[in-house]
Amino acid sequence: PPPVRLGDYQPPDWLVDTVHLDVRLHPTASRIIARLALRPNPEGREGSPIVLDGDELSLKSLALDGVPLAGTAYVVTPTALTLLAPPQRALTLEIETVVNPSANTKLMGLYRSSGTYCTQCEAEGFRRITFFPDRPDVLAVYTTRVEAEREEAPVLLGNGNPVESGAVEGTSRHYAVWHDPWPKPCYLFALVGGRLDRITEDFVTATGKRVALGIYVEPGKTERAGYAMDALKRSMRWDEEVFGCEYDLDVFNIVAVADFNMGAMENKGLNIFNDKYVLASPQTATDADYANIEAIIAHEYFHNWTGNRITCRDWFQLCLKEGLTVFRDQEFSADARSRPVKRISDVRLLKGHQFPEDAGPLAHPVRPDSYREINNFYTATVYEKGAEVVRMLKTLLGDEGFRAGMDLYLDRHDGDAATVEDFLACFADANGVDLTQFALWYAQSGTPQVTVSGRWDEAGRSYRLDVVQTLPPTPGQSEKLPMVIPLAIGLVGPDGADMALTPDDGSNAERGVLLVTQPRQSFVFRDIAERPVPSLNRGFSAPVKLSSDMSTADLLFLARHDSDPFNRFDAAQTIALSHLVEATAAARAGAALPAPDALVAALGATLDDGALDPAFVAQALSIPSETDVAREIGEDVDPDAIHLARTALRRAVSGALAPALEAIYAHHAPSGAYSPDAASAGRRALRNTCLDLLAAGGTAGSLARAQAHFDTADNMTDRFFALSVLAHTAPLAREAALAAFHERFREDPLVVDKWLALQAQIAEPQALERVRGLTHHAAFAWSNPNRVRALIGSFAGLNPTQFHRIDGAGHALVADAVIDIDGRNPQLAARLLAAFKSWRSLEPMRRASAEAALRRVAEKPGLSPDVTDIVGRSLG
Ligand code: BAL
Ligand code: ZN
Repeated sequence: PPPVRLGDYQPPDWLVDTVHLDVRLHPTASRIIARLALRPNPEGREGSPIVLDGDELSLKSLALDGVPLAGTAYVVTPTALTLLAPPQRALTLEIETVVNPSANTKLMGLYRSSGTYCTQCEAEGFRRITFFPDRPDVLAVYTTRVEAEREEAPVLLGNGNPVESGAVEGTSRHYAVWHDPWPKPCYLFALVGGRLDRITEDFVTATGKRVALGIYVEPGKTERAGYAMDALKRSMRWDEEVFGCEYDLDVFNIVAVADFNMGAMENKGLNIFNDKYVLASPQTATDADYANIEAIIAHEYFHNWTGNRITCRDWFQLCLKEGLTVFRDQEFSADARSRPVKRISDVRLLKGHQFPEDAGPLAHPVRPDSYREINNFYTATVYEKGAEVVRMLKTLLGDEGFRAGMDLYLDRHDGDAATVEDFLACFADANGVDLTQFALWYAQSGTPQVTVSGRWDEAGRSYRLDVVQTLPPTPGQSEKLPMVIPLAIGLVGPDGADMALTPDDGSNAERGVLLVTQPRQSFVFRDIAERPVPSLNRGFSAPVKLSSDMSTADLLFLARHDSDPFNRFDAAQTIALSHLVEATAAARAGAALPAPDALVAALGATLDDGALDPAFVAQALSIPSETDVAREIGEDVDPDAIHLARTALRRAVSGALAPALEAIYAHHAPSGAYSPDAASAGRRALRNTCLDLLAAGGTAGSLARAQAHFDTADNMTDRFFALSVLAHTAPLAREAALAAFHERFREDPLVVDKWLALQAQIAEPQALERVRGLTHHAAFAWSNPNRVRALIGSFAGLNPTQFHRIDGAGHALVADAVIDIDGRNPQLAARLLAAFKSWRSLEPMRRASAEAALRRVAEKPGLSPDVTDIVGRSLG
């Protein structure tokens, strides 16, 4: 089929005011009776047929205003039910369909996870439950009756508030009725039926309304849901305090399921989660898991306003809810934890995932203008870059201006299916500004390249920054316009303090934010008596690739003194990256590797600064990943050379800084019981980073330390960290440690995922056979997305030397997996295939192997639209 295009948007011809669903759950033949109150849309095309989407539905009966429809009145195809000539007035359509939840391996629509009935409707899953105009601009009020065998599904949940429940007389079945008063698109529909345990708490909203909160989990796992409940209550309070958003139903339920394509889903009043993002205990979850749970619980909850009360007009507007909601969850976590550390980790994620996407064949704008398969656009660009665009709005407008825009948006568009234009208009109107050029961030793909050079005029006592911006061509976009780039800067004086910024006339840098709008621009500051060091793009104020003529000495100075923590971190990263690029070239040429003196000096200074937050120091000590280096090199990438250079760098840093690393390791020895709070997690992160860097030296003492760390750990963070140190650096100790870990946690699939993922990441040729072998392990299941992502996803995404093996076997393994999975779960298969997104930047041999693997996938008959789309764009 041809792609869907933003420019072709037409309002729906028919609207649905109310939906009454009667869902009779059955393992293989669930029956859905839908009663839809339809009416012609005054803004639609007059006299239109009623076209309802459907997918893998078995239609049992169809009645219009209570009268069964003649077979000549409608047409059913595999993708639609069309009423050919309906009366052009309000009418009621009753549709009876049957679906097989047990056979639903796509995990879209109604399916079963470990026996629990659950649903996933975003983006286009509701059409797999009943025939419906499955588009986000059709908003209806839903009443849902769910019925099931009481024995099989004692818990029956739906959207909105509970209305009634009871036994179905004369049977072993029971039912529950739920009513959601807030009109919503069908992608927010959900129901759950199963044998689940729950924890409950109450939350009293800002205006005094009591909300019953429930988290439902597999039997026996309630003690692992407490942290999620705590995060939920904190999210609800934060959204009231920071955005004025109050919850709007009597209940809010979360259900954790084991088989889920996404991380979680914001269904109105009934969030359904991948259990990975709900369940946590000190023995089973790492600090990173706790932080993810907090962020994702918040994210889904925040959708209640940004996504649910205000939804998207069409799927091109996905960033309207996702970018904004990611921004909101990032802010929540920043408030709950360390703001600078949160910023650093968010930017690392952006650079690690979104920048490569923007630089390769899958690049697309934050708001795409066409798609073949919308499931493939739940991307780092829509989510993470989308959040950066919202953050830039805040930087440009200031805190108050941003809040005024948000208030107007939440007020003006409550109940709407809105667009990016609607969103931007609120900020423009509330602040009296023109955001026309800013809107290009939504339309142009690719990462802007910003080059800055600075000149101090000693005689004139001024400082000048010359800024050049370019935007590389990306698929479908050969010509680009200049962007609005808010570049936060500081001028750091020789004493390490920020100088006062007095912009020359005509400049616009009063708040320390250069407003770059032209291809080339200069900014001049007066009264600069001494040569400053410029600190550029502070806090990563714009998602750009920055290069400057800054010397290593200046970067070292910033790494020691910059008042902006992000740039302090980034200065050391820049030194490390440029070293690694040089060392990689040397490794490829078989030459001696350069000595990392500058980086050692920068890291040494960081270790010596006792005033720094341990979590920050842990980030600052992390050597850029192999993917970071590949991105920096950009073309003709040889992953083996990068690995060699990085391993050598880690060894050199380890040797040079061992005494300081050992001292910090000893200083942060655990005291007291494990607590997942940010400060405790930061101390563990620093201690574990020291352990890892020390082990990179490969000395017997450092490996013994890692083994002891593993043996004595009393929580998953320390235990798993030590296991990964052993797995990566101590081949002789590895197998015993892996076996011990597996033995201890074999009954716990989420922990076994860590074990699978770790083995898939070992950078040695045997990894391929190990991964292949693990696909036959009892712990592995091709049908479970978490297992597949842990094993195959980690291999493809986090083991560059082995995925990109020069003999092509790594590419072949992933291609085979994609082909195999596609028959069951196209979304999962397409996600895996996207791991090839940077294949064109590889050196010629590996590039040829990647292309051959992609072509083999492309030629497979019967591919899903999901995989067809990714493979087509990857090769295009
Ligand atoms: N809407 C899909 C899952 C999420 O982004 O919240
Ligand atoms: Zn979301």
